[in-house]
Amino acid sequence: MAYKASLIEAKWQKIWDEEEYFEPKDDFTLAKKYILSMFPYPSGRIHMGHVRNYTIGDALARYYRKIGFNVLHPIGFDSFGMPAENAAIKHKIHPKTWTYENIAYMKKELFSLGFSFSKRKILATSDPFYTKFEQELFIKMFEKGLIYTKEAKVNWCEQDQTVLANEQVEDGKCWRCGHEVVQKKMPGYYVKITAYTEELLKDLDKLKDKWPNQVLTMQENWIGKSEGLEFCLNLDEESKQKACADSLEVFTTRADTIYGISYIALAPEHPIIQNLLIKAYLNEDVSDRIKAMQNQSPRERQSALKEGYFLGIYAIHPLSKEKIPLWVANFVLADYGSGAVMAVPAHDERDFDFAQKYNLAIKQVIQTQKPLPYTQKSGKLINSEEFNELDCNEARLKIISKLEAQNIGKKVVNFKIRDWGVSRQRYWGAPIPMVKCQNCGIVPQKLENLPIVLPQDVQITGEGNPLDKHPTWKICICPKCGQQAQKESDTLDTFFESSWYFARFASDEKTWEEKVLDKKSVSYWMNVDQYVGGIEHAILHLLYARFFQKVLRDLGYLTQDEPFNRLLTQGMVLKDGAKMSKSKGNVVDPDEIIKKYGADTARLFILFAAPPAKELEWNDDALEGAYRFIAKLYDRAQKIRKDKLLELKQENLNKEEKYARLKVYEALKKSFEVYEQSFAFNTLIAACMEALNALASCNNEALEQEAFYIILNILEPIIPHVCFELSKELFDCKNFVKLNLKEEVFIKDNLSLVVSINGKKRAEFEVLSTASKEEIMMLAKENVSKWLEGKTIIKEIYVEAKLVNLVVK
Ligand code: ANZ
Ligand code: ZN
Repeated sequence: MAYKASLIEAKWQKIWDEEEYFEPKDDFTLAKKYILSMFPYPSGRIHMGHVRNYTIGDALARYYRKIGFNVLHPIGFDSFGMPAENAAIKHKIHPKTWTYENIAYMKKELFSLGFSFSKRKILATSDPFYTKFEQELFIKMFEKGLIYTKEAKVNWCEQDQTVLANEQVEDGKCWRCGHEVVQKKMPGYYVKITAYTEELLKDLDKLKDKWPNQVLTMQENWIGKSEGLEFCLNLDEESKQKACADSLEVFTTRADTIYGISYIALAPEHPIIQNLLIKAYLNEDVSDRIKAMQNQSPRERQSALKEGYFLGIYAIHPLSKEKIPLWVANFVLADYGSGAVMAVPAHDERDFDFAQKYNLAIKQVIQTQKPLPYTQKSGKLINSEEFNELDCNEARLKIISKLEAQNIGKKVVNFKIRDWGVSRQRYWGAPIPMVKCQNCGIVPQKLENLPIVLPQDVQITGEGNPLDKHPTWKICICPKCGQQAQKESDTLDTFFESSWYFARFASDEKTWEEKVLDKKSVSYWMNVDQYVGGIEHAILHLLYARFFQKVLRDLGYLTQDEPFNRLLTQGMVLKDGAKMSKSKGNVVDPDEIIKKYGADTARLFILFAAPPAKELEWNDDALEGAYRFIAKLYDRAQKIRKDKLLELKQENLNKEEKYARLKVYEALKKSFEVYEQSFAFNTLIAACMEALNALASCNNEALEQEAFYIILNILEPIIPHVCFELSKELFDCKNFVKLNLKEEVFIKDNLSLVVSINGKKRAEFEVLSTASKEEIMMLAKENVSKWLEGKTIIKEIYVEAKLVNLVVK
């Protein structure tokens, strides 16, 4: 019979399903592994990125199951979010219908790939009980002061009357209608991630060598701890009046360059500028430009061309007492440091560009042979009065001390990270479980009223928030005073859901309708031992998840500080050098591949084509190659004797057979290292191919049996269907177990060596092939000792594995 993927795959998927092969066991005395691939958004169909993500995770889950661990390998759907609403507008279908139809379809696709997910643990974050306990968590966090409300700037489209995410602002315009986007102050709920800043930073150390360095660095930069000096500059007398202020503060990490200040740059939102605008001290053009800058999103401001205007006022240098002009500049952020920068063009790239553009002074204060701007933190100070000649690190400390002594400045630590705004003015999300009451202000919903569910009957038009516009949904009773009040109509950012789903999986699913998390199974299953997902989640998702873990810990739900012991970020799947995407028209549909070649081929190709962390270039020939490999494996297996297992003895094997057996065991040895450490599946597959090739030149039934037994075992996590099929057929084995190495296989044969003296053969002896050259020379001399009596050896020649020649006199 020839290899027929579709039959074999359907057969085994049915057996696995019926016999509940992949359900984790409730016996918490067993050693466990929790293997998790990031859950998908139910966009409609799975794509090759998913296939790669889940094939890697599945291979690890299957491996650990095989070597005896109790394995949790769950899957779910991150099912709230914008695309469901866009689909609703485009296809006139309810977001819920669209979402759950997609989930049903994608589930089928995922199981058709043979992934060994637990079927009891499947969840969708839009499920009512997920919402219920997410809302409970929200309230607990609110009560702990970890969630609060404030007014803050958001991207706002006047046309659509809606808030836009940064990703939805294109070139300062709304992605949907093209209308100008403005920055509008809106009230919203914020999660106080900054309460955990120091711990989030410090605990990155625990993840060293377990998470990719790149991810650790990105998180570190995002948290952005920076130690520096904050100091005060007085305005000159005339400017004080105009600005309605006596002084201003700046934050600098380079106090050593203080004598190099050539101007002060203020953020467009700085209070001094507000005062100047109110009193109309600035001309109309400048005022308009400043307002335009205020409306640029933070991202635009960082990338936009540097733009600024002189404000007509001056500050006094605290040490040199020079007059310094004040400018407004778009690159200065209002909410970092004090929203004002001491600009040192000679030693800072940005300040330098700005000074060149606007013809401002450039004062060098660190000696260098290099061209300006010289931004390194090394060298001696010049043009810095009493601090001249000091090394800049020493000077920095001395200048800070001097300003501290004069009470002009102090050391401060600043962080880049900001609290996380979670309010979204959208329908398809978890309602924020709060009530707005005229008497009581904002009040959490009562826990027994949860979940606060979405109304079914909504008009989704893309304009405004459907919940806000709903005729009755908002009306409620205040949980505190009992009078009529209003539900909060904003829903949660979907990152809120994905920040704790891994803990929910770890919780006993039989309690999913009863509580947030059940401690017993969570403490058994957590942490995730191996997390697998895309690098695009390096910051937000992984940071929020780390934060939630710490909050869950402090709320008493679990005990571990970090959620993910190890992280693997898989590379992208490319075709013709570009990321697969609908717009580029270079997508390969996994369903087509499965239909044509089968799931095992898709899995083998994905793991063989590149190491998991590297980019993977799609290649039709390699896909064909993967198919041929499996078909050939299947064919060869058909010729193996099935009626009885033959005995295999190492000492009865000839040279070729020993070599082939060695290759098989080398592959087995490699499999431990690959599945547990390096994830270099491609090299493991190559080792199996090499073993099969070596085997092809042997003719030994017992050896063939053993080799297939082992190779099917090694490859099962990668191509499970065909391995299950053949193992059952050949060895009547329906379960894979951990196999052990056999030492004798690794012992290479003895060498037979000839010893000659002055070119004449005198003796022959046997030695282990692993013997060193020194040992061999010693043995050689012993074997010819009688010919050496009274002679001196003047030369020793060793021809590897063949001959020792001694030249004597
Ligand atoms: C003078 C100076 C001289 C600076 C020099 C740098 C180099 P990090 O390390 O990221 O914390 N800065 C301060 N507040 C700012 C704001 N609100 N918006 C934009 N930039 C701001 O960066 C700190 C440096 O960023 C500070 O040190 C300040 O410029 C600038 F040769 O002060 B520095
Ligand atoms: Zn009330």
